[in-house]
Amino acid sequence: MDIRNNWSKKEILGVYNKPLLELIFQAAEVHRRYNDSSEVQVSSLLSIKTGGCPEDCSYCPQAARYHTDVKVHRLMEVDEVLEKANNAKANGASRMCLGAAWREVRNNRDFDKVLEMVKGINAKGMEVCCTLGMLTDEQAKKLEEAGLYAYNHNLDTSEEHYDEIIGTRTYEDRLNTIKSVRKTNITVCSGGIIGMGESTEDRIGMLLTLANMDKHPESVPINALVAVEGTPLEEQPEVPIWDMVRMIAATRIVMPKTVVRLSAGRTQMTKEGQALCFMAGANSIFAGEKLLTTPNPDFDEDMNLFNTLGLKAREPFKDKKAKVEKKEKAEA
Ligand code: SAM
Ligand code: DTB
Ligand code: SF4
Repeated sequence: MDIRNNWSKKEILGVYNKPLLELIFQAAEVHRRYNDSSEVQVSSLLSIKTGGCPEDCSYCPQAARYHTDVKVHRLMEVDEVLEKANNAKANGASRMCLGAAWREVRNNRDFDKVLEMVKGINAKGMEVCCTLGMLTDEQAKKLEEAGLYAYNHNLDTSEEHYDEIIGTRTYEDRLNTIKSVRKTNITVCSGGIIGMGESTEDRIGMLLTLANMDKHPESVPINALVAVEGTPLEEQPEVPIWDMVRMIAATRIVMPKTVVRLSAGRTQMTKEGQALCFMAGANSIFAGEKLLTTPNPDFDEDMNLFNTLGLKAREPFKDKKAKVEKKEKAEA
């Protein structure tokens, strides 16, 4: 099977609705054909600027307009962030992901500081990812020059369901930021959230948009909503693990080589549930006791789970290294 970008909604729906064990089996097969299924990429997430965000994303505890327990914190200092990166590296993380509660990047001193953070972390031999909101072509270029490896900008849900969730910027705005990142060599990380009251069709609609991009995102995070008190989605019921497994399996099947990240919501899942997600093709996690503002399993707990399942953390820059080795071989 080739990597395709001409999926139809009906086809993806057919995949998602297969008998569950058939679906897991097919996803596991695709995963093994395209990836090293013993490896899981481990990212550490750090909120470098927390809360006070002007947007109205109804899932988000960092939106200023909702009354949550999140305390506003201005941009962290470069040294502090580099220190956190040292810890993450010592714990075995290959990627450091920096998140800011911004609507968009502005060309100011804060952005200059973020560029310094990217340079500093890159120099430590770690992949750096940023999620800073909307970007222009020029800002993406600057991040590329600083050595950014990946930019995270989620579609969050389908185009049809989007207006129910976010009113302060459009689906097209999201796609435009992804386009700006694609004009550089920075890899694209884009996925979404399930459990926000969307229909199965909406889940498929989001996958359809991602899977039919000219180039699939190099990584696709699948988040289970963390329903935070004070947000409009606080009453949403927990996502059934079976839905998470189906979503991950379908993502793996339609985007065979993409890194599929089992992202937010793991504290609500059992170890066995997470194991099924890995079986269904998830090959990345956020590790460390905190996501941006909500809890996540402890690092040691995840390493124990990896040991039990026979998984190992992937080394940084593996794709780049493989490309260079292939080129060297071809030239020899
Ligand atoms: N402000 C930037 C933006 O929105 O692009 C970057 C940070 S934002 C917190 C990054 C992503 O985190 C969101 O797009 C959303 O997918 C995810 N996220 C935020 N709150 C969440 C929650 N309560 N549960 C699950 N995912 C969440
Ligand atoms: C993504 O898809 N999930 C991460 C990361 N990208 C930035 C964020 C999850 C946030 C969960 C809620 C919180 O901790 O604030
Ligand atoms: Fe702001 Fe990002 Fe949260 Fe939306 S998801 S409110 S843009 S921090």
